[in-house]
Amino acid sequence: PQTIFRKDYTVPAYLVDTVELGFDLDPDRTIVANRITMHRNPASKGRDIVLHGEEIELVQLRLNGKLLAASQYRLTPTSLTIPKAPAEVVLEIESLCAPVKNTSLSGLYVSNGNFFTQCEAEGFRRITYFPDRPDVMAKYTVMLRADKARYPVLLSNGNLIEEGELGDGRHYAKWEDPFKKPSYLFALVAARLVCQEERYTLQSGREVLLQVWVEEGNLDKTDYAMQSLKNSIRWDEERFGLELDLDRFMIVAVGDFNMGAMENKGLNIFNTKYVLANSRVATDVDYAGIEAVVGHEYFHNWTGNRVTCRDWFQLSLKEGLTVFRDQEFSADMIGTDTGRAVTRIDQVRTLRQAQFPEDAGPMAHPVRPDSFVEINNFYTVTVYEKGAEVVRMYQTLLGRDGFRKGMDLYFERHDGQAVECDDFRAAMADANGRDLTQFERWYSQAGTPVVTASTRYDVAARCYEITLSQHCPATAGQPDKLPFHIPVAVGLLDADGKDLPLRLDGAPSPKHAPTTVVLELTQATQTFRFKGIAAKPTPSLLRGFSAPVVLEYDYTDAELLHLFSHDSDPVNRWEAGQRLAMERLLVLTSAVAAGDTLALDDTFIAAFRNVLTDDTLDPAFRELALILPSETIIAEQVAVVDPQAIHGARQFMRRTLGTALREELLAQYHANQTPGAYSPDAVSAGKRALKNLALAYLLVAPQEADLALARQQFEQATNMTDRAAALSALIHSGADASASLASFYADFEQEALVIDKWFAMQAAAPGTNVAAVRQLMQHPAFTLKNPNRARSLLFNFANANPPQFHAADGSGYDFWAEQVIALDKINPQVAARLARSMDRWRRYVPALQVHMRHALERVAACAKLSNDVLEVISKALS
Ligand code: DPP
Ligand code: ZN
Repeated sequence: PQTIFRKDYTVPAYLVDTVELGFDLDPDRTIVANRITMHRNPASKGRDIVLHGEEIELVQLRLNGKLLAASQYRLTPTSLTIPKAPAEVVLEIESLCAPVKNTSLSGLYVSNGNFFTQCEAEGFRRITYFPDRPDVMAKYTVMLRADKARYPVLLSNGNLIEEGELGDGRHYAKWEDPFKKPSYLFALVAARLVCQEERYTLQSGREVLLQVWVEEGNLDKTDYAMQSLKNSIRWDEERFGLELDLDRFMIVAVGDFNMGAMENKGLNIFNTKYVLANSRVATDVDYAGIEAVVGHEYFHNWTGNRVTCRDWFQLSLKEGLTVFRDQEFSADMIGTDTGRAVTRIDQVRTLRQAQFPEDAGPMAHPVRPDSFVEINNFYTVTVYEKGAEVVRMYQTLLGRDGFRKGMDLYFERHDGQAVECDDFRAAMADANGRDLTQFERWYSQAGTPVVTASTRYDVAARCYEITLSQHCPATAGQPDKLPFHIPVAVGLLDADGKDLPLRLDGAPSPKHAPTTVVLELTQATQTFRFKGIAAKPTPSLLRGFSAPVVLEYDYTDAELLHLFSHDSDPVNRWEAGQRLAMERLLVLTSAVAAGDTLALDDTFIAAFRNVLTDDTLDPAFRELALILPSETIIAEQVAVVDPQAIHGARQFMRRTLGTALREELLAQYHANQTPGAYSPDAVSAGKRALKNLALAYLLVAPQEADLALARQQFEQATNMTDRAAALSALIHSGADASASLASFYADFEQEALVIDKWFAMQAAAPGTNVAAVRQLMQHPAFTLKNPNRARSLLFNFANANPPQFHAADGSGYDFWAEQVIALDKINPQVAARLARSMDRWRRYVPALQVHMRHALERVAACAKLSNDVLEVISKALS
C-alpha cells in the first residue's frame, strides 16, 4: 500500500462552487445523480479534474452538457480523471451503489433497515465521484427520493426547502445547506424514526429548532441528549461567544456506527451509545459520555465545520481543539473546583492508559502526523487527547482571557477556510504578542517527554531551587528530539501542608504572591529559584497535570504521604496516592514473579484509610484516589511485562486493602447511598462511584455477607449504575454469578446497549478464558457486524482482561488473529482497532513474545487484508 506524506500536499486543481445531489434510495441499487459546478483553481497549475470514487459504478458522465465517451476520461477503482478540462465546468455524474452490501459503515449504508451515511474521513467517495478532500468546500443542495412507508423521514444538512409526494408510494425532500462545507460533512438519513423536538431561543433572541431522532421504542431515552444539546449551545455562547448559525439542528441515533458520533453540518449522526439514556438502562458513565459527545459534536460546528482542516494531517486542528472544548464544557457543567479536578484526573488516567502507550509504541505519531497509509488509523488518542492537552497548554501559558483572544482572532482570520495547525498557533501567538515558535514541536515531535526534577534547599539564603530537565525518547523516524516548551505548574507545601506564597527569583514580585506558578521549561535543563522560603518545603510538581509529560522526581514516602494528605491541588493529591501505590505494585510484581511472600505496609494502608474516611473530601475524588493504577499502566512502568505477575500483584493489593479496611468500606458503602429518584448529577454520581468501589473492594475476597450485599444491590437497584456495578463485582469475585447474568439478560434482552454491557462485563472478568469468550460468540445476540457488540466482547477481552488474553499457551493471541481476520472482511476500520491490541508485544516476556509474533505473522500472511489492518500489523512487526 501507498504511504501518503504531509510534505507532498498540493492545492486542488479545481475548486467546487455548488453541488446538487439527487438520490433515488434503494437498499440494493441506489442511483446518485451529482451536478457539480467547478472552476480552475488560480493557485494551481493543474488542468486535470481528479475525482475520487470507490465501490461505486459509473453510469454516465457529462461535461458542460456533453456526454463524455470512455476515451475522454480515465477510470480506476479509486479515481476518475478528466484530463485537460476547461476553466469553467459543470459535471453531471450518475452512479450506482449498493447500501445494503456496505458492511464497512463508511459511505451510504443500511442499519436496521434505515439509510445512514458516514463520510469522514473519505466516505463521500463511496457515494459519488468527487474531489473528496477537506480543502474543497462547496454549497450543497440535496434531493432525496424514497419509499414513503419504509422511509417516512428524509433528512440532510441545512434547511428543508421542499417536500412532497411522487406517486408510486414514493416521496421526496429537498435540503439546502447555506454554508460551504467539505464533503466529509455531508450526511443523509432516510428512515423510520421519531423525534423529540424543541424550539430554543438563542441569547441573541433568534429561535432555532432542535431535534433528536431515534427509533420508535427509544423516545423515552432522549431527554438527556436534548438537555445536553441545549447546555452546549448556551455554553459556547457564554464561554466563546459562538452562536449556532443554523435554524435547525438535528441529532440522529444509529445502532451500527464505527465511531462515537459525527459532526455533519446541522445533522449530527450519533452512535446510539451517546444518545440513549434513562436511569433503567444507562449508567452515570454513560450519562457523562452523552453530555461530552453531544457537546463535542456541537462544538465542531465552529471548530471543524466553519473553520476546517486543509488536509487530514491537520486532523488535530479540529479534534484536539474540540476535545479540549468538550472537556471544559463537562468541567463547567459540574461547576465546582473539585468537580473540575475530578474531570482532570479522568483525563490524566486516559492519557496514561492509552496515549502514553501509543506514544511509546509502533504506531507512535506526532499530534500532526507526517505520513499515513490509511487516515482512519489516525483517529487516535494522540490526535484527540494529546491534541487536547496541547490546546490546554496554550490556555495554561496565556491564561483564559489570552486563550479567548486567540480563539477570537482564529475565527476572525479563518472563518470559512480550510487551514493548518500552524494557523491556530499563529492566532494564539499574535493575539497575545507571544512567540510560540518553539511550541510547534508539540505538533511535530512524537513521544512523551520526560521531565526530571531535582531540588535543593539553601537554609542560609532561604532559597529553594527546582532544576527541571527534559528529554524525549526516540520514536519511529525521529531518533533525536529538540526541547519542548513545557508549562510546569508548581506549588510548595510547608510542614503543616499549607501552600507557601511563591516569589520567583528574577521575576517581578506581585503584592499577593501566588501559591501556584507556571514555570516555562524551554531548555534541556533550567533552574528556578524561590526566595523567602523559611524551611525546606515539599514540592508539588506539575500541578493540574499542566503538560502531557512523565514527571520524575525522587519523592520519599514521607513526602508523598504529606502530599496525599494535604496538597491543595487535587490532581497532585491524587497523583501522590498513585505514586505510593505504584512503588509498591512494582515491588509486589517482582515478588510475585520470584515466588516471594507478598506484604503491604501499614503506612500505606493507613493512608488509604484516611482518604477513604475523610468526609471533607468529595466522594467522587475519594473514589478516584482509591482506584489503583490499572494493569496496563503498571505494565508501562516495567522493563519486561509479565501480565500474570502484574495481575497477581494488583489483586493482592486490592485484596489486602479490602480485608484491612473492611469496616470502613462497609461504612462508606452505607453512607453513600442515593435514595430517591435517580439523578445523574456529579454529586450523586460521585456517591454511587465511591459506594460501588467499596463494594468492589469488599468482593475481591468476599465473605458470605458481602456476596449477599452485592446480590441485594443487584436485585433491588433502581438504576443501571448500581445494577451493573453489583453484577460486575459479583462476576469479578469469582462467585457463581450465572443466575444474576441470566436474569439481567432476560430483563434487558430488548436493550442493545445493555446487552453490550452484559458481554463487556463477562469479557473483562479474570475468570473468563478464551474458551468462554468463544462460547459467548455463539450466543444468538452476538454478531461481528455491529461494532458496539464486537467491541463489547472482543475488545474488552483483548484490552481489559490481561491475565486471560495473555494466557501462557498463546490461545488469546490465536483468537485475536482469527477475529482480526474475520472482522477485516466485514469492517476494516473496526478490525484495525482490534489489531492495535498487540501494539506493545515487544515488551512482554520472551515466552509470550513468541506466540505474539506468530499471531501477528498469521494476520500479515493473509492474502486480502485492508490497508487499515495492513498498516497496523506491518508497523507492529517492523
Ligand atoms: N469527527 C468525529 C468526531 O470526533 C469522528 N469522526 O467527532
Ligand atoms: Zn471530533
